[in-house]
Amino acid sequence: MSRDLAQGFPPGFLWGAATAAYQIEGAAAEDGKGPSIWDTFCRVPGAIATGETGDVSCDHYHRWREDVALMRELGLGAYRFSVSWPRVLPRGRGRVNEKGLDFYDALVDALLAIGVRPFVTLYHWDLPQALQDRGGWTAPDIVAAFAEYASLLARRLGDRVTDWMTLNEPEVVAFAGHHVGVHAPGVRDFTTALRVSHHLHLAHRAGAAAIRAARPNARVGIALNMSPCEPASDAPADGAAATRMDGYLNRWFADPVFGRPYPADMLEHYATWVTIPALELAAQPPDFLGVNYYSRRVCRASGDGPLGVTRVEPEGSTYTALGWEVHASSLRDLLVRVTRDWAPREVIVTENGAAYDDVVRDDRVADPERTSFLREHIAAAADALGRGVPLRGYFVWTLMDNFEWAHGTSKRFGLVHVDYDTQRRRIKDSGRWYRELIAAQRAVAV
Ligand code: IFM
Repeated sequence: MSRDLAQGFPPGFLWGAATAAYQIEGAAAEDGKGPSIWDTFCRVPGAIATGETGDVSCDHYHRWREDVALMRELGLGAYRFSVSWPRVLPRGRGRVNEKGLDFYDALVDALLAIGVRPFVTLYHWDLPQALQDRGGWTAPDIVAAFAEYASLLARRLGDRVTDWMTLNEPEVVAFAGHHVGVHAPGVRDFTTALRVSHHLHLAHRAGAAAIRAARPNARVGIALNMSPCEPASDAPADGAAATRMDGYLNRWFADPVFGRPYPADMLEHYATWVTIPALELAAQPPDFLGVNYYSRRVCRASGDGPLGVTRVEPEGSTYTALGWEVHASSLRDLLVRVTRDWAPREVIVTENGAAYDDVVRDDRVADPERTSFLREHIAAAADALGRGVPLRGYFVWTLMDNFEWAHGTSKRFGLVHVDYDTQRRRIKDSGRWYRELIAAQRAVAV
């Protein structure tokens, strides 16, 4: 079974797993780390469903050697992790925390020693609180601060790290953090969110330039959360709603990343709230586009929210523990569309995975739903490769169960189960399946 699937992938295809600093590291105030906006947000009553913080989470800051050993056991070829900005620059700019840099230094060395290629994300949502106090992503000088941070990391790790992502999911940063307010910093204002999205674009460009200036051989990408947006019916209004959702989620972020202007239809739509300044068109395209895919969006026109779109959950589908529809063929469609519309040099699925209510029984975690989710989505990725998509890698979200933002640790996405009382790790059945697939692909692709 794994062998058939494995045959769909060429030699050198990268199999990985992804994590993010705030979700796994813990050690929130250790060794000179400064506070982040998530340290603050978790303390707002009601912000986190379980009332938890990421103070300890998976305690990866202390247990990283064990976690690297797990990667080896799984046979991963690549590992995507993020750097905690306030761990290396406690106040966001200025004084460097050498102990923080030492942590990532040692991690990179350990990965390379076992043949795992590091993919580093610079910003996976844990902004230094000191920068938030000066306006965070709403303040124009965040762009220079991000470029300084990017340069610091590229100079320190770039002799061993080649693959960089500036930002993870800027749409979530802008809108979950500044419009819906369910993520840090918990702002609820659409105009602010639009301004933030502009600063994120500027920061991506400045950060990419800083990495390239420090390390001319670096490969620089970004991880965008993308989904096919489909109308719920043949009604023209639903078609227009799907186009707006696509503009908001996909085109608003991908167009400028590939050096194009903001999409004209969305500039016009957003003009009710704010006029977004034009971006210069000369930006260098990314060396790879990271695509984070979880589900499609089926759209119905409504009076809801600034977009006038309601998301419909189709009947008869299956859903994950987060209520997200499982729809694997949409991953293929998305990859094909991304290739057609933006012509990236390379595409990498930088996140794909599912939350289920896993339990430990007889020292084992049987998670057949996650295994089928992965099998179906990896088959969709193979299908996309067959249709000419320059797909180079696939990263499961996530290596191990962790702090799932506003859901705390209640939602488990990992290939590895974490018992938060004991910090014991157990490879789930899905992790064993992934290991077999990786081994089978390496055996056939010679
Ligand atoms: O856990 C998150 C991750 O941090 C970003 N992408 C989506 C995942 C699942 O919600």
